[in-house]
Amino acid sequence: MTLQSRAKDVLLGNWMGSFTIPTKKLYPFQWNWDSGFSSLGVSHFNLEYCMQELNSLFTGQWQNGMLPHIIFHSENEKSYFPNHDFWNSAVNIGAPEYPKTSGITQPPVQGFILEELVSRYPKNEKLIEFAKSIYPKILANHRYFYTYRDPNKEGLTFIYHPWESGRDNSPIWDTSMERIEVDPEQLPKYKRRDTSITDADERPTSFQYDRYVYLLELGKKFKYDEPGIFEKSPFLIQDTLMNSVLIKSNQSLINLSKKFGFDTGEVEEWQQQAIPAFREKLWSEELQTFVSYDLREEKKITHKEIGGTAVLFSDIPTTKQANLINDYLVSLNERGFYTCPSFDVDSPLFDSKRYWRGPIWPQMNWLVYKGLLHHGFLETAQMVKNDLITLVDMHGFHEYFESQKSVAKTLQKGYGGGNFSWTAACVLDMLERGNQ
Ligand code: 9WN
Repeated sequence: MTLQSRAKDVLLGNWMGSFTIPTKKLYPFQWNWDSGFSSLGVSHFNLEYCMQELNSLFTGQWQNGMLPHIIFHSENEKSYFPNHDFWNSAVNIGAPEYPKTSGITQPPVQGFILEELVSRYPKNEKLIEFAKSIYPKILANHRYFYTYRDPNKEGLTFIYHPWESGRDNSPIWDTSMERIEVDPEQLPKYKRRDTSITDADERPTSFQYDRYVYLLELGKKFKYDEPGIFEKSPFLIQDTLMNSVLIKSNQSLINLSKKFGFDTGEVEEWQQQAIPAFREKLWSEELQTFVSYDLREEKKITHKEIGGTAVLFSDIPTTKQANLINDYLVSLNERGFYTCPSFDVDSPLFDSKRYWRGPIWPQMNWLVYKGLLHHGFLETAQMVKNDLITLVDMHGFHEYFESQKSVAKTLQKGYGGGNFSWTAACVLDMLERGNQ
């Protein structure tokens, strides 16, 4: 069986009739950015599913424009924590009654995914009509970011929960998380489900989970969109990935607007402020990469990690910055790592097995791969693609993978959930699209 057919089977196996779950058991609902990648994957063999996927996702959109990070299409499924009842999205009057959702968001990938689809099927009338109908919903999500998440009007938006970044337990959040003092008496009782489904040493720690719950409770207290979050959250970060994905998707909305004859004014305005703000505030001369910014400490989070590398995917880096990122990727490969580990391999905090602290994440590889192509680094792009394909060939369509080549070769499988949708989607896209 070819890798393409296997990828297709994984996506079909996770298809729930109108949307895709990331993987069975561990993540039994629809996740925001996972869904974007899944729609791209299924588009290669079923455009109907692709459109249904995105339509289902936006049934969870709030009146304030926010696209939540989880859409709980089923209220009976109890195998995930925190479930819909714990989030209680009803505290916000603009949250849909059905489907229930979480109260935070994730990287807004839908703009650039939509542009990919339109550029791939420019003559498919149904797809173009669909694109025109979903465009205002994506725009409303972007408007949410600039309205609610950029109170100082800098052009850079904040996250107040690590889950929003998509890189939950990355060491880049450690200092901010350690600052949070949790009184166990004040925290609601909860039971994790993840560690009974997958290995605990591949997952975040209970210290981190207590803080995830603490920040969730804080969001809930402020109905998830009140200014109190900005004033009171001990965790308040301008994240590289969140902002660069938003900027990339802004650009896609501008490109699509021009095609469809829509007005581009509002998005152009965001973009004109956001790109220079990002370039100036989030570049670390010391590390020669982009880094996130801690708004509570008012300082840069000086660690090399995948969010900074993936900025390559947007038009943010100057040629010099793009060259430096490319050199870094090449050096990692020469040193015996698959490209690109999610965290700095030279840091004592690097852990090649534990979740976002060092393993390889397929959807991040896809972003980096596209970034390398975009900036003309064809050989490095090929290397990133080959690395992902090698890992999947060796270990199956896992959620994430060991990043040290010598260790990976001794293992029988990847890490986290198996038969994972974004892994299948990204591999399928890389194989089907060639180097485009
Ligand atoms: C919390 C679904 C999601 C991804 C995230 C990844 C992981 C969830 C969890 O799984 O996070 O959102 O329970 O660990 O970190 O990026 O979207 O695949």
